[in-house]
Amino acid sequence: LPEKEITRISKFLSLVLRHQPEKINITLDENGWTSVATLLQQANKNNIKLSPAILDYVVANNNKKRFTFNADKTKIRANQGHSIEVELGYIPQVPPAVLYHGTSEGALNSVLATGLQKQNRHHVHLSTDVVTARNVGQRHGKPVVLRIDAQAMTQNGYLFYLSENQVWLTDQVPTEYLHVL
Ligand code: HQG
Repeated sequence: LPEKEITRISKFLSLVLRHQPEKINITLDENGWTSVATLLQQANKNNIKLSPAILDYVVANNNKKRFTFNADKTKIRANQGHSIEVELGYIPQVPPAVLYHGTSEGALNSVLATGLQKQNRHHVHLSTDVVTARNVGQRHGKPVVLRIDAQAMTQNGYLFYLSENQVWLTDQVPTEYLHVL
């Protein structure tokens, strides 16, 4: 499958598995899972050509491993990034001492005034490296990378979670733990 087509299908899956399942008339259970059979059926009804083989391929080759099948492959869900209410069952984990977040120049003043907030998602998303953070920030404008003192946050009782696809998540990052790179 060409990279462009993988991206197009990934974006479609992100939309319906994280944000708007109602767009194609599917529902997610409380843990974010939906039936693969129904997803395939409804996608095709909505002119997104999806076969079991194509779905397998996209799940395996998606550049961020955004989606996971359950054990018998009858269900699928997004690993992170939801805006609708789902319980993914994350267990708190000790993060690396330092994490990074990419934001945009336009948001910087607000971020430095009120800290990182989760906005429409369930968590603030953080990465272990500067390059990833810069790419994430780039999506919103001229990127600015912030260093997060995750060790100090942990010492002060803030909890961190690691998504299936290795994105670090937390509820918020107060300003005292943020440093512009
Ligand atoms: C900013 C993608 C003003 C925050 C990426 C960000 C990531 C504030 C934006 C994942 C703020 C939210 C998440 C404050 C935070 N004032 N702006 N107080 N606090 N912001 O898209 O982190 O491709 O919800 O800096 O790779 O950009 O979807 O979060 O710019 O991992 O898998 O508000 O989404 O992954 O934007 O991206 P987003 P994000 P996927």
